[in-house]
Amino acid sequence: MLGPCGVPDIPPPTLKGVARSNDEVEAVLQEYADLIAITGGDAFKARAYEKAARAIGGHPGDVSRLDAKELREISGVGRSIADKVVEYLRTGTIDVVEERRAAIPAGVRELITIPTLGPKKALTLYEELHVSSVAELAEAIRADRLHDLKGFGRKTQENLQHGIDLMAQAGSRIPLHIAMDPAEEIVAELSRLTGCVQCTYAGSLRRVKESVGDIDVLVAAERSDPFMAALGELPTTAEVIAHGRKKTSIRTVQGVQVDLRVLPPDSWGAGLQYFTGSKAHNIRTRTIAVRSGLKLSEYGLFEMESGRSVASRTEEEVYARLGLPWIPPTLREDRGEIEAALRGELPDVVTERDIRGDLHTHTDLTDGLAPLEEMVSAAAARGYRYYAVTDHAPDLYMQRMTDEKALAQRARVRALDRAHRGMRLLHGTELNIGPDGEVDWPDEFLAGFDLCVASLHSHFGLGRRAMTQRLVRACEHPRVNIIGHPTTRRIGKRPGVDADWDEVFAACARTGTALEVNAQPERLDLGDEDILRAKEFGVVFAVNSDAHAVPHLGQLRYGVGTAQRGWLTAGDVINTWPLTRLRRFLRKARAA
Ligand code: DGT
Ligand code: CA
Ligand code: CA
Ligand code: ZN
Repeated sequence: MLGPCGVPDIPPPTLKGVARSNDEVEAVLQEYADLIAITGGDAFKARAYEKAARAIGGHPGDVSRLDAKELREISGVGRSIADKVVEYLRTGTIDVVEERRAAIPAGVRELITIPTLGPKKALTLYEELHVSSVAELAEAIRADRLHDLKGFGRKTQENLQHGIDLMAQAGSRIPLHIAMDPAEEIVAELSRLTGCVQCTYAGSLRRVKESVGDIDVLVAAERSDPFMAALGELPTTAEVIAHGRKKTSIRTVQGVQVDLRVLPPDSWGAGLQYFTGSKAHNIRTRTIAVRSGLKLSEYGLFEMESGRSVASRTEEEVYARLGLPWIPPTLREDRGEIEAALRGELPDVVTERDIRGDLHTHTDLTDGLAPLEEMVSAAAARGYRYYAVTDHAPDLYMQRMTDEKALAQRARVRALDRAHRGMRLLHGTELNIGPDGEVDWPDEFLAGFDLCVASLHSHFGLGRRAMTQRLVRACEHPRVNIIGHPTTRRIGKRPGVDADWDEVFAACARTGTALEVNAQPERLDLGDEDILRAKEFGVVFAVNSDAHAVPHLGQLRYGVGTAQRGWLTAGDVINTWPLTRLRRFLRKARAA
C-alpha cells in the first residue's frame, strides 16, 4: 500500500535524523582524509580517518548522542578522532579541517570529485601543471599537456576524460538518497507550523527517480507567508534564492535547490498532481481533460465554458473526474500508465509492506561493519519473516573467506535461528561470477547453503559476447538463485557492463534465476527501464538491500521505489513470497 499522499511507505521521519548526522560526520571525516592526502600528509593517518568515517557512517545509533568516550567504542575511532567528532557536533566545524581547506584551492578539491581521480594525482596535476579545476583539467587533456607527466599515460588520460564525461552527464542532478534527507526534514519542520493542512514533497523525488534536479515541497494552507519565512530560517537552508508569495526557492547546505509552493487547501489534490509530474504524464492528463471540455491546472479541474471547478481537493478526485483510477507516482512517466489505467490494468505495485525478508546482506565476517547478531536483531526489528546472510565467497581475495569461516558462520546462523521466533534465518553467500561464468566453491560445498546470490565483481571490460555467455552460464548453474546487482553500474560514476541483456533475461526466466533489484542508492541495479524489459521475459526479481551495516537495511525503500518504477507487483518479487514458496523457488529445478 501507499502511505497518505501516495508516497511509497517510508519509515517515520524521526528515524531519519539518525542517518543524517552520522552521514554528515562521515562526510567531514572523509573530507579530512582527502585533504590530508592532497596536502601530502601522512598516508597512514589519511587511511585511519577514512576507516573511521566509514565506521561512523555505518554506526546503527545516532552518533550525535555520544560523548567522546562512547565514540571511542566505535571501531577505528581513537581519542584524537573522537575529539574532532565532538568538536564538529558541538560547533559544526573542525578547526584542523578548516585550516587544511584554507591551505589548498577549492579547485583541487573539485578535482577529486572526478570519479576516476584520486587525491595523489590531483595534487600532481596542481603542482606540476597548476591545474585547479575540472574545466582546466579537461582543457589540459585536450591540449595534450599531460603528455610528459609521470603516471598520466594514455590509459590514465582516457580514464580521466571518462570521469569528466560522467560528471557532465550527471550534471547537477542529485542522487535520490542525498535529496531525501533534507526533503524529509523540511516536510517535518513545515508540518509542525500552525495552519499547515497538508505538506509533502512532490516532483521527481515523489516519483522516486534515481536522481533529482531539485526538491519540490508543497504545503496546503490559507496563508503562505509563515511557511515561506520558515523555510528561509531552517538550519538546512544555506541561501534564499527567490522569495515570493506563491513560490520560494532556497539552496540547502548540501547544495540542493528546494522549491516551496503553498497552495490553497481546496487546490491540494490538483496542485499535488501537477507538481508531482512528470511533465510527460501531465501533458497526457491535460489532453484527456481538454477532450472532455475541461481545463486542468495546478488549481483544479475546471469546466472550459463556465470556469466552474469540478475537482481539486484530492488527487483521487482529479483522476476520477478524468475517468482514471488514482495512479501511483512511481508510474507517472508516460510509459503506458495512462493506457493501462484506461483499460483498468494498472499494476498493483509492490510496496515495502509486501517485503517479507532481505536476501542479500553482509556481516563483519567479510566487508560488513556489524556482527551477525546485530544485523539479525535489526532485521527482526523490521518485522521480517525471513532473512538471509550472504557474505562474500573466497574468490574475492581481499575478503579472506574460507570453508572453515563459512561453516562456522553457518553454525552461528543455525543457533540464532533457533533463538528467533517469527523470523527464519537463511545461510547464503554472494558468489563471484568468474570471467567464464564459473563460481567459487564446488557443487558439494554450495549444496550446504540455503541460497546463493552470484555477482560480477571483476572483469567488467569483457566484450559483449563473452559477458553475455558469462552471465548466462551463471544463471544455468543449479545452485545460483539470484544474480546480484546485474549490470554493476554506479549511478553517475560507472556505466553498467555491456551484455546482450535480452539473452540474459531469457536465461533467467528459463532457469528459474531471479534478477536482483539492488537497493543501494548508488546502484539501483537493475534500474527501472531494465526491470520493465526483463519483466516481459517472465523473469522474477529479488529486491535486496545488500546491507553492509545496520542503517543500510532501511535503504530497501529505494529498491522498492525502483521496482515500482519497473511496474513490479508483489507476485514478481520472490522476497514477498511466503517462505515455503520461496524455498521451492530456491531449489530451482533440482528436486522437481
Ligand atoms: P527534476 O526536478 O528535474 O528531477 O524533475 P521534476 O519532475 O521534479 O521537475 P520540476 O522540478 O521541473 O517540476 C516539478 C513538476 O512540476 C514536474 O514534474 C511537472 C510540473 N511542471 C513543472 N513545469 C511544468 C510545465 O512547464 N508543464 C507541465 N505540464 N508541468 C510542469
Ligand atoms: Ca524537482
Ligand atoms: Ca522544481
Ligand atoms: Zn553484496
